[in-house]
Amino acid sequence: MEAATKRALITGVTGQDGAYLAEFLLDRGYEVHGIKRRASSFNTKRIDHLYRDPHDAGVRFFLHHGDVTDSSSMIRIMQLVQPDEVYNLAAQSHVAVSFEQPEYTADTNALGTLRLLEAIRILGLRQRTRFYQASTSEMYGLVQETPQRESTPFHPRSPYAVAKLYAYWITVNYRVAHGIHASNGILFNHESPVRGENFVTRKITRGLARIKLGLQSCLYLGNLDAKRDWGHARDYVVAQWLMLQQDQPDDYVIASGHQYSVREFVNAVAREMDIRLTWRGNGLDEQGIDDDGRVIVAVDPRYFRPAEVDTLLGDASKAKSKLGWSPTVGFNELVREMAQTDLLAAQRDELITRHGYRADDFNE
Ligand code: NDP
Ligand code: GDR
Repeated sequence: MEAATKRALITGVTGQDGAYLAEFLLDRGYEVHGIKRRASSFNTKRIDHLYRDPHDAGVRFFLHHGDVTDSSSMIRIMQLVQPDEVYNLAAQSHVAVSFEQPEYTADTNALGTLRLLEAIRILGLRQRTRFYQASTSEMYGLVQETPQRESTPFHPRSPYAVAKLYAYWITVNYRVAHGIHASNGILFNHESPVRGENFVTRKITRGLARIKLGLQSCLYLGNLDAKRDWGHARDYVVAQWLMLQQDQPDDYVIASGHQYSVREFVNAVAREMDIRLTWRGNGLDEQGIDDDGRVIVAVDPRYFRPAEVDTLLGDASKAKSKLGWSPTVGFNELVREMAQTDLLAAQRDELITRHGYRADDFNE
């Protein structure tokens, strides 16, 4: 089948990866269908630039209301769309929140995956529909080997990771038991200017930008010693697509192969924003001080997790050799893009506030 006629279905299309993936697939000539949840306020900010009036000729991007906790909506949409490729990106994706909502997290992240695979099976789509599962480095948890590769044993440390481990194995099981072309991407952390504002990288770029513009006085963080392997979401969605273009389904680690601590991320952003920062104290008392002696970064134990994943570092050699994938955006470039975008947003908010308006009134 020609790429131009391919039809993709993306769950989680309103999220960070969903937005980058939808754009990538549309650029490749796909017809793209996304599933969005009903919400009391607009939740399509990341994909509004892709949306066209359905009355226009040649529209290739469609949205459907649905929820992966609701089997009937999954079956209905799958039947309507008859996709060639399904990308299951929908998840309660915040690790800390999963300790507060473990049951909902399991329903969405674990059973949601099962519901989609069952829809493919029940509707007789298994010869036609290829399936991508958004698996995660969080499954390694308490790491057994460094760097982590496809063969590294899993040891999940949160309800989020336990649910994702179920999703990983049910994807493998439907591949083996039912012959579905189903693949897991074991993706390490990937970020971007549209990363959710409560993940640590975006919280830092947004927080320091607002501090620089006088809109906020201090950025409160949790464990500064946690180490992560951070890449750019734009690169990582390409790997998701490549997995579904292979003759055989398989599982792949996707990572940058470089590791930095949260503290190093703060330092890199401060450098990029021309903020001079010195650290004093340690543990609960650690503080980042600016040139005027003000505390602009401080530890708040509220952000500590009941069980932490201290260190993650991936080895993506298999993806490199079999998919021909490697990342194009390095750590400094990622930091720069995120920092510059949040500085612009903070400048805009400062201007609005200075003229006596509320920034929220101007947010689309
Ligand atoms: P986001 O949190 O930005 O997006 C999650 C998406 O899932 C949103 O569109 C959200 O909708 C949707 N969603 C949540 N719950 C449901 C539900 N019950 N039914 C339907 N849709 C739902 O995550 P990312 O884009 O960063 O990540 C994409 C996927 O990849 C997730 O599964 C995540 O766990 C996984 N992952 C992410 C990594 C990363 O570093 N970003 C690394 C490894 C894996 P809404 O907008 O309405 O909230
Ligand atoms: P993570 O990302 O848990 O790795 O999951 P997050 O950015 O939330 O945390 C990374 C590390 O930073 C530490 N941290 C803080 N985290 C947040 N959110 N807020 C803070 O204030 C803070 N201070 C320190 C955390 O403890 C942690 O060690 C992300 C998600 O995208 C998952 O969906 C995905 O599966 C994994 O990445 C790979």
